[in-house]
Amino acid sequence: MNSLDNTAREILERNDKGRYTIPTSGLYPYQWNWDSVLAAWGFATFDIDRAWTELETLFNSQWDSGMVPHIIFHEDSPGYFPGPDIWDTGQTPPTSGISQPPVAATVAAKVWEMDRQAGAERIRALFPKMLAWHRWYHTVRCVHGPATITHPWESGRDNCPDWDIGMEGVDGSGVLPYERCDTRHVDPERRPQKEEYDKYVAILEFGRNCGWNDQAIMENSPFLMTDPAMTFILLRADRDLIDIARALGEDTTEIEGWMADLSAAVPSLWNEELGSYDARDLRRGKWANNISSGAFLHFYAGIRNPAMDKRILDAWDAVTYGIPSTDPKADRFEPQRYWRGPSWPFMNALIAIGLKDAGLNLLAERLRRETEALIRQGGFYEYFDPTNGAPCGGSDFTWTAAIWLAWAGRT
Ligand code: 9WN
Repeated sequence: MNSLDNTAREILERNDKGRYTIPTSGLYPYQWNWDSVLAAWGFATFDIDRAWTELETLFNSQWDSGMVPHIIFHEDSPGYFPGPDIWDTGQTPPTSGISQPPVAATVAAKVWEMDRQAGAERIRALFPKMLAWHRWYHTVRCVHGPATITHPWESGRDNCPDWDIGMEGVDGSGVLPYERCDTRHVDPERRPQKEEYDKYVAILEFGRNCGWNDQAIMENSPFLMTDPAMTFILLRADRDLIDIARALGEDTTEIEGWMADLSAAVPSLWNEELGSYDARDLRRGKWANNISSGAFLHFYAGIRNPAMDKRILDAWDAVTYGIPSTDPKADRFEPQRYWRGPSWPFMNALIAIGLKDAGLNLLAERLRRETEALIRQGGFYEYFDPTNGAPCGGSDFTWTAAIWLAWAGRT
């Protein structure tokens, strides 16, 4: 084992709180949904039992509706805003009131494949919970066809220009006074801006005032956008859930129906003028007009689209390290500001899975090598400047370490 493998393990172990992992200490002191799932993939490379525990802890906080929240506040830690009191969801342990992209079935399938025997009982117990989460996504968030998000945080790609158009319709001027904690840990130039935070809080307050009622939020929340990445991730996860169901001897009819409906909605994500999959503001019927890394997850969903082959190379060839989160040729590109330009190792990993499945092995390997170089040169940071490799955001980051062990560091 090389020394970076050791460091990656140490990071996972340091961020391990026993039954769940925090993304990084200080900046993110709680359990986050998709970070945790990716942590499980990393754990599985050296401790299968711990990998299953991570997934089980996440699903222990599933709501009765089937929704799996994006943050679980296991222990009080006043250093994060917005904390449990702000969300006020009435859950025990407290949770946020929105979800995050469902990568769980895909990772659970991988972890199971790594040790069929060790996972046999664990996957059987997890299956109905994953099924209920997918059912929630399809019946609540996909009522307009593609998957929608009701808050930029739900996409996991918080300040991506994909959401600018939807955020225009949100009034952040009347939010209760609050104090951010993130900018105490990270250079504010590399985080979302104050105006965006005001609007994030305004959307949160709307959900809380609705008592987190799904129907009220879908019908009236000031922010509702279709998300290509969420759609592609859900489609991929449905397919993996079907494989799990078949192996367990479970009925797959319901999941197949969801997949067929969601696949039929994919063409509606196509912005002809932009020549790319694109996000859309459903409140005002307007395209985001942005090419983001989320759009390149179509490979991951098993979709081929020749026009997108060119799009991905245009964006990728314009930088040096991995897939930029926003098109480098766009005016809104900012190479170090969070989801407005940086390269994210775990997104590179998901896109590479798709490239490999599509038989584009050389591209998948190029993406792995560039991600490997980012981590070798800069360390286990949250995200990186794709033009010069500068490390940004939180250090000793769980999903960067996990992705190293499961993918980027494996030649
Ligand atoms: C809000 C934990 C999370 C990730 C998200 C990322 C960021 C939170 C924040 O950190 O979001 O959920 O406070 O900025 O955008 O993808 O899950 O790593």
